[in-house]
Amino acid sequence: MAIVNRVVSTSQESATAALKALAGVVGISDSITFNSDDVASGVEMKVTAKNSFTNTDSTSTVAGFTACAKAICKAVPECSFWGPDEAAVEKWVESASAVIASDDKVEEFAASVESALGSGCLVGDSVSAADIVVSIILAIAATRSGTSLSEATLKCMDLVLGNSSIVEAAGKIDVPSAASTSAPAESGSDDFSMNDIVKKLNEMSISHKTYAHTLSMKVEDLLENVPLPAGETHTKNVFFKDKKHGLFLVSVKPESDVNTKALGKALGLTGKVNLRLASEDLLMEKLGVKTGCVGPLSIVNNAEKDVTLVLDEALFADDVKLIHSHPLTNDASTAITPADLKKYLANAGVEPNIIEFGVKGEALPGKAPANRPRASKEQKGQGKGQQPKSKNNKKTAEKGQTLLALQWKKEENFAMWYSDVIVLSEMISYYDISGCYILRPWSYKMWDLFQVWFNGEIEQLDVENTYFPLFVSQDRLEKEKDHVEGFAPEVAWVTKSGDGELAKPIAVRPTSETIMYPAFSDWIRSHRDLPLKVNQWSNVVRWEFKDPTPFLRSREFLWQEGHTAHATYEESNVMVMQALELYRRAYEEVLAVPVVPGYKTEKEKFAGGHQTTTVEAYIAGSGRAIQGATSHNLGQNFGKMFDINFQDKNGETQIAWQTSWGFTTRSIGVMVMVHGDDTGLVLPPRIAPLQAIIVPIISKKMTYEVVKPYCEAILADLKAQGIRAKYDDREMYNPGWKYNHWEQKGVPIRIEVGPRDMENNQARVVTRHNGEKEDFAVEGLGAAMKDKLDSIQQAMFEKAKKARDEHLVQVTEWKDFVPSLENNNLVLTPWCGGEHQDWEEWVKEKSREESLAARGQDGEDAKTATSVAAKTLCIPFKQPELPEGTKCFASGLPATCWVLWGRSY
Ligand code: 87F
Repeated sequence: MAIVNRVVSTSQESATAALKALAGVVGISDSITFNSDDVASGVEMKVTAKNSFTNTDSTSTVAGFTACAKAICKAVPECSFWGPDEAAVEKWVESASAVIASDDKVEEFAASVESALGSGCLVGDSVSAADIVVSIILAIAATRSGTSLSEATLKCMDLVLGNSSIVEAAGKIDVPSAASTSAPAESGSDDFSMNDIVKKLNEMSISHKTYAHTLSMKVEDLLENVPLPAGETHTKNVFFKDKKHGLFLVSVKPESDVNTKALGKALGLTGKVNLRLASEDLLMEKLGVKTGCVGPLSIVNNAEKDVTLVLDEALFADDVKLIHSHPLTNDASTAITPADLKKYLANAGVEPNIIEFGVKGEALPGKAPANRPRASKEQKGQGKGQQPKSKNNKKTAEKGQTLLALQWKKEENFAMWYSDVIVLSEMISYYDISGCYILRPWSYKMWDLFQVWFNGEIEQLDVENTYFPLFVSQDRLEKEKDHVEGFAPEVAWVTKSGDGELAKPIAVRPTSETIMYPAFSDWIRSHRDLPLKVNQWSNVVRWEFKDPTPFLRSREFLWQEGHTAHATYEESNVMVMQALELYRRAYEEVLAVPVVPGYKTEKEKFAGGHQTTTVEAYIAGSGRAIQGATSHNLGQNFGKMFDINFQDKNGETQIAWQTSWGFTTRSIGVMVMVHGDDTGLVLPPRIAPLQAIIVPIISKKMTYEVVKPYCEAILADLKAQGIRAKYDDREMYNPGWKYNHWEQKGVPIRIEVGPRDMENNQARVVTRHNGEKEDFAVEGLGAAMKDKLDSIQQAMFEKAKKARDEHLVQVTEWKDFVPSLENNNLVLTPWCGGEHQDWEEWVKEKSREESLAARGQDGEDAKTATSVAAKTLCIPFKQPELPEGTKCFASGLPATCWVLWGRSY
């Protein structure tokens, strides 16, 4: 394979040669001819100087490289869908250039890379902006075409691009994760020539890209398995039957809300409208597809033409460049332009109904839910030119944008914002098994820090760390029936080793009660062996079927689980409360997240135990509550089952009283959701892997060499104070890039050092959580920063507490309950409780019914992790006064306590 790393010349010819070689790398040299005019403008920068951007007109550079990029993209068959979309190519080259142009230190950057490379450049004899653009093009083209590049080329690109974060920036520009970075299809093939849809598209000469991917049953799976770049969208598809009005295939953007009531209205259906999900058999009969495989392209299978295709107007908004939908099979997708989708339908004689749908999502406080579809302007006959404003679509790169920023605002789309934050801050990488995520060092360090804190605390309670096996036999797991009941579907089993079946399947631990307690039975003989207090740091697996979310709900997660045995109930209860108090402090003092501690109701407690206590957090961004951690009094249930007996002081045999308590990596997700903002992560100092970052502002006068002693002295002072600090002296990045990078990663304090600071023996301190800027004397800076970190920690907690308290309301009558939930509140109500457990289920169902009715929806997915129904969160320890004669808000029976309700995760 050609390596385009040494074209030592400064002429236009050399750049042409380089681009040709580049074409060779991606295997298209035969099919491409470079228009010399295109190249000429591309090399107008003349790759002579190190700093082409400062010496030449960057507009022509962009134009030239856009031209080259287009030529390449057009010629790479796999890039064919760039073909019809030259504007997009132009945009990403522009953006790529903007990334570089925004770097006012191209010169130093180039010099440093050059010396590192020994002139191993891609274009010309010195590293220039051209190299960077070409590297980006190469990265994208090679990824898209699936070409593996040689080590040398990769090394060269890596050096040219500085580091992987610029490659990622390139990825943001348009690396087609759908086709290349997602997992390879588990069962699919890459040859789609026999696929009926592909055949049809080819017959119609409609350019498309069809690619295999991990089998994805639902649109949620697709969003996770096949993330798409800005400007591209998957579709969500629903096949409806209405007895009176017939069959409807509805295809919308994933975030759009399919509200049947409003849909019927918008379609002008009269009389009784009852749109119901059509059966699997009907789906096969009418559209020739199985569940999970339907998409707008399958409408061509409807020979009788008795299915109405309803399309989301948002699919045709200006910012949608490509629509991805299944070609009759859900381990593949076909991407075509919106215009080509219309052409395909027209060729097939299908006239779609194009309707404006609202965006799925919950109403923000004070705002009505935006989820009612309306007939489109096009349908109302108002003409085509007026495209609807697409509120919640991903932004595409605009000129001057670095595309290193978050693409979603927290208020706009909370789930997408969260995903943006955890990826851009380098906390999470996605993995090819649904519900499993990679914890990158930035987030793992937080878990490390938590472990250090927690170990220190439990040591004071005489709890010892231990480690038990990962696997558990079926007999053991099922020994305590109440314990596994209800959890059984979540247990993952190992059934094979190599090719052979295991004699008996073994489970992967979902929790360790049944793994540990037989050993407890051995270890505990006499009252002298008590209390026994152990803690385990480990991973556990629970095969969830609800929408997975990194940290909050993953199939494998990390936790600590504490298990203790005591001689008396009273002692065990003290332990339960001590563990819960640690959890409260972990949230409030370490993560700066306020929580409500309390008892779980009988319905919500751990069935294997006697009583469950919990700390409940609130996430203002979604208006939902989340269980933070639980501490259980297990009573003697497990003791009886596992013979955990001891001789008491009188020589009598007694059953031990036990506790178990757990805190998981979910807490990290809660912290991100509570504190993050539109720039990215905002970290409370106590959990921040880095608490202060020193960024020098380099200039001709103030070189790295000059600033080094000054910054290193500050660093030493910070470290001497025990502050986790770093001096960012990477020469390939300019200060602006570094500010953005560390802000996204949530570092609480940035210390800027510029020429004026050096002159005045000071430093500028910028606080992440509120953006405040202050000048501090260098003398005593370490001590001042230590105080500052404490006050940041406190201020972040206060802010989160205020946001939570504003959404904690008391309601005494049913009529106010659902409206309060709709306003994203946690709701405290008087409660009959005790033996009147059925009322809890009643509230859940009734609140679901009323909430759905208020939204004009018929039902919700039974497996949704974010139901609109209310749940009891806890009976708070701290109870408001309950006047004599107060009635339960639901049953009207005498109230015995206040209970906290909310929609929860
Ligand atoms: C899933 C599958 C099987 C939760 C499960 O909360 C069993 C279980 O027992 C299960 N999910 N639980 C309850 C866990 C109880 C308890 N264990 C120790 C904790 C804290 C740590």
